[in-house]
Amino acid sequence: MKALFRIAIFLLLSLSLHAENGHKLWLRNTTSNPVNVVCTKDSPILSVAKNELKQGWQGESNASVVLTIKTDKAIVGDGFKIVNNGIQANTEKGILYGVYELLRRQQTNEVIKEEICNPSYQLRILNHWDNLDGSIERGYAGLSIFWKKGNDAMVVSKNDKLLWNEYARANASVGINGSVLNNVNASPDMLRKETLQRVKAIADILRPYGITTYLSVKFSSPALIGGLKTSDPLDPEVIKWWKEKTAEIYSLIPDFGGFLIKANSEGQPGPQDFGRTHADGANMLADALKPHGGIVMWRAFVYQTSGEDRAKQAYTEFMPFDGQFRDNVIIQVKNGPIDFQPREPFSPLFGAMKKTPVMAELQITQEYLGHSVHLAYLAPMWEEFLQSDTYQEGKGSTVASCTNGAIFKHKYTAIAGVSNVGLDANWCGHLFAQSNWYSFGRLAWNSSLSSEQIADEWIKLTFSQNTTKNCNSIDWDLNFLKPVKQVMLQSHEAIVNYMMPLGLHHIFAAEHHYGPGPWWAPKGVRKDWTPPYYHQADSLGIGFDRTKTGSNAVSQYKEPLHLLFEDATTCPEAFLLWFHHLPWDYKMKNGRTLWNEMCYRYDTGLQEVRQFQKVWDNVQPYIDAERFTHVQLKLREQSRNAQEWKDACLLYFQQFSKMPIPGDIERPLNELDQLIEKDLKRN
Ligand code: GCV
Repeated sequence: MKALFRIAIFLLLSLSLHAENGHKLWLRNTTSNPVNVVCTKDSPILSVAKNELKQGWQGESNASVVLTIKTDKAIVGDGFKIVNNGIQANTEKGILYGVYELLRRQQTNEVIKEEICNPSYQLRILNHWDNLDGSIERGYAGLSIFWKKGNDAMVVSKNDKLLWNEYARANASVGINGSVLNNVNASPDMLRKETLQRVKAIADILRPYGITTYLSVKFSSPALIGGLKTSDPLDPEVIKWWKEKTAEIYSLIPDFGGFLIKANSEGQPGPQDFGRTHADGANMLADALKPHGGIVMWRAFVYQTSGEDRAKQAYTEFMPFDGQFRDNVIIQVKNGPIDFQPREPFSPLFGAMKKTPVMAELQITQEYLGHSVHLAYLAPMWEEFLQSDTYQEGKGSTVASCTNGAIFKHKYTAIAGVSNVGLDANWCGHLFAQSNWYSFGRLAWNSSLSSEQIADEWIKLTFSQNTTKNCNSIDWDLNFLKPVKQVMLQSHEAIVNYMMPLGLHHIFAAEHHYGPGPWWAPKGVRKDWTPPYYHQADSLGIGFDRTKTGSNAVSQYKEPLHLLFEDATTCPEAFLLWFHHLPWDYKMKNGRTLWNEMCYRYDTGLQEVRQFQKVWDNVQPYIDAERFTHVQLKLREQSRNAQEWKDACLLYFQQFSKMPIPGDIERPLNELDQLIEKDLKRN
């Protein structure tokens, strides 16, 4: 019996050793050649760099790689230079990023030549919406890697350290250099002594990977945990409390990065509760952080029940304060004016705030893009956003150049991504969601990279062809890399098609932001949280009129965009129903009616996912069974969901259009009342 038991344990162990659960992310080189690393200095960051070279060197055996820290004006910040025998940089972090770049190029067979690589943004930060009880707001990959509930919530285990180390390494490998460890809907307990001890433990692990630690803070903390009567930012006791709390944090974490704040937004407290302004609140915190070198990232995600179009409100509220913030305040703005919808035009604040640094907040976690069930490669959406021309300082004033220091010279440049990382073995819930973590880092480092190049890199690193037996590289490129890359590049547009084509937005059922719910408008719920507010469908047509006959949100865009968006005939079709309410029989550029075009778009989205399923089944011989099945099952679920999206939206809107679904597309399979019923049950 004992012997049998031992054999069973052995078999289980060897199976788990070979399990390919995706935990290794894009960092999976298994063999390396011997290398001689020459570096006269030593430090924790340099040790990581040296070890990475030793573990991952794919170049000539016994080559000498020289790591040199030497000032060179052409190298900016933590940039680096690839030289013929190694890496040169101004800083230790520069060496680390150079090493990762060198290894990446070796693994992906890219050219290695003398070249300077400077980061687009100085601060490349992940925002974790992790709560102290271990749950994650809008997280779809398990519980938090940082926080947990229970009596041992603050105990730092060996496993914690191991995981934080792996997390830090993954970030550093793509150039991410900051982490905000907790939810912007912050608990005041975040600033208690015992919590800060755990923050210190995390910061100590992240530091050797060049990652700075930041925290989200609750504006009313002085009253909630400090015993003060108020949290008024102009009150001397409140100012003192924040100064002392900040000093306490720096005594534990000398290189602490600063605070992220959600204030006067969705019920969170803020300076307006005391008759003060965003500038009063942000500047008070900035003054507390300034002596220590810290920053404030003050979010512009604000919308009140004022009745003003939600899409206009952040601009209306923040523009009057342009130039009134301290130089260590950065205004953090979501990419679009509403809220991470499958597609939005860029927020008009980009480029418009000229005297204040503005950073973009992207959402890596797929709150509105099928959670971790749908395959959604997000780099094309971010590329579209970063390359959007704001025209604020003439043609070519892209969002990227308005935020990365190319046009406006401020002390800081930064970009943030809301993380999709959790305790799931594969970190992100969906194997392909890892590509979004990877892409965020790559674009934050180099905002002009193409989504195609990033997809190419990620596939090569994640599904290394070496693991595929009996397969040469031409075969692998043609039959695996090419079709999988095509799926990735098409995936975001497919989702837009089957969820919200032509500029439709926020037509999700309820609060989960997952399935369709154009009907969803329960009594008592804020109107601007319900889909009918956004789609405005009626017998006359569909879409939100944001022209001068409507909310006039178009006026917040600089010419020529203002006029371009104002006129339905020049407005890009991708944003047509974002800016216009149009009749069902409105003639599209291709001659179809608006209703017919909507039908074709919904159907195209669905057919695209069906095609992704076929592509994936065909690549089975090139991938291990575990990752293959994982994605296959997810795609199956995505297809069922896409069918529901198409059926729900077409059958619901048809009640208003009263027009037939074109005869050449597949008929709906679901009944509208059953879909509504299912949705009600889920809630
Ligand atoms: C963290 C949306 C999300 C909320 C999120 C909020 C924000 O409303 O649904 O979960 O809260 O944005 O970005 O603050």
